[in-house]
Amino acid sequence: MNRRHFLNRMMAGAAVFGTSAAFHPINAWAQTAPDATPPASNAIPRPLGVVSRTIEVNGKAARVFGLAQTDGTLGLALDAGSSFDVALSNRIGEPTLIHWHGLTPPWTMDGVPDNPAALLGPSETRRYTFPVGTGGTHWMHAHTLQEQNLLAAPLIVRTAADRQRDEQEVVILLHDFSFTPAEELLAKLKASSAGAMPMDHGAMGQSDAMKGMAGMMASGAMGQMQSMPGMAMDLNDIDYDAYLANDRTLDDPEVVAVDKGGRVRLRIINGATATAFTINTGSLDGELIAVDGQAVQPVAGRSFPISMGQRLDIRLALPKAGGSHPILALREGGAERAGIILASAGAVVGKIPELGEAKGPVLGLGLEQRLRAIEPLAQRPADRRFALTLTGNMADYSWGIGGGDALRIKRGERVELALTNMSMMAHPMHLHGHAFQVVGVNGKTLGGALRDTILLPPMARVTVAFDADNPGRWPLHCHHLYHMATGMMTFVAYEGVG
Ligand SMILES: [Cu+2]
Repeated sequence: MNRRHFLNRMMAGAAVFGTSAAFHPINAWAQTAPDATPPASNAIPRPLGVVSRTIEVNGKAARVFGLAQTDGTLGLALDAGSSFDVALSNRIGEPTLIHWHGLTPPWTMDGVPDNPAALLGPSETRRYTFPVGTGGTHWMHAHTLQEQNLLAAPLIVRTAADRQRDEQEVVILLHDFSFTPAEELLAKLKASSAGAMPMDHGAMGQSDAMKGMAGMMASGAMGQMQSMPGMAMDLNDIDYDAYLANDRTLDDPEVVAVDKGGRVRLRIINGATATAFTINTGSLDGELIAVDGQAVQPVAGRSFPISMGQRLDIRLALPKAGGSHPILALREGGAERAGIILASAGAVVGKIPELGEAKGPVLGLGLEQRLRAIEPLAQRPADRRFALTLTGNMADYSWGIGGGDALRIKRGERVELALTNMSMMAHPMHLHGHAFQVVGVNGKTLGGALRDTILLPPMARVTVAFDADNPGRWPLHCHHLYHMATGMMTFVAYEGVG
């Protein structure tokens, strides 16, 4: 399937220009027409196909997966408060399943293989029906190694207020791309760990680092850990062949037509499997208004971190004079970049080198600690607390969640998860089926953002709280695909379920 429609194309008046016709005849991710959602119908589910398609990466054809509506539009744009009613068809000739990341379906429709629903067989179609819920920037992806091969798409939920606002939505889905299959990437990670443990993964082996940690923890000096000589953290496990924004490299980026003096709402999704980014809005002042689809008190800035699985909604006011404005995603700890370009009529769109002059920033919790939820959880004490430790064993590239074996909760409880990262890699931790509030960072209490994926930098401690209002057996895992695949996943199970 060469025809690729991202949601962007459907923006009123947002024609796209200046793209390579061979592989991008129509460039539009499911980017939001005001009337994109057909009238609710109890009888007719919206068809959504798991498909194979060809894109161009670094001048070479790449066979990848996708999630497409019948007209070719990639992804879904739905109305808040409506019914999610989708007939998901497997057209890739191998078993798969799709998780609706950010929505809160009943757990039987959550899309994690065998939890409890089985994989969708080749040519099988399965219907998913549940309330869409409130508005937000979400996404959908395979909860399997197929995610690496771009089996992901935007899942945008718009409120009535969103639709009425005089504001252009621009969806950006980020990816890391490799011509090497995910199974091989995983095998290489395991092989290189087994062979050269201390050298391949930072200046110290994990176990040495862990011993050092224990003392530091005891002395309460955790905050200094990352600056200690010899305690180098590992930023990236995999060097990818390309970093993509809406399937494209900066060599041939998406150019989105915008109005001079117009307002834009970026809906940015980090769909990369093993790469964190920092979003850079260049000369434009941004206003962060939501994380993981949940509104926050606006935070002004031009630089915003986004780890795997996370989303950022950033509002921009474009200059009246018009112009061309790159929105870039800087790879953490690397000079590689991805991005799109916002361009008003007549603007000269210059070439943006794929390699920046400096490495992308290392992600921390600075911004996280400044975020405040617009609608925080009600004040109440926790009924149940779990202390979990994130661990890694570089000798065989395996990862784990200590204390995560028996997370049993009851409906109606306020639950707190206190997460401590005792490894030298960062872990974006995702809980399915709920939004949690960030209530503590490195020992400091706060009324932080509601979200569903929280970054745990090396040696960091974060506490999140949520209300147990969606019975099921819910995955809690790292959104680094290869950490999840090698053990960093557990389940929060309601009593009487699963
Ligand atoms: Cu991880």
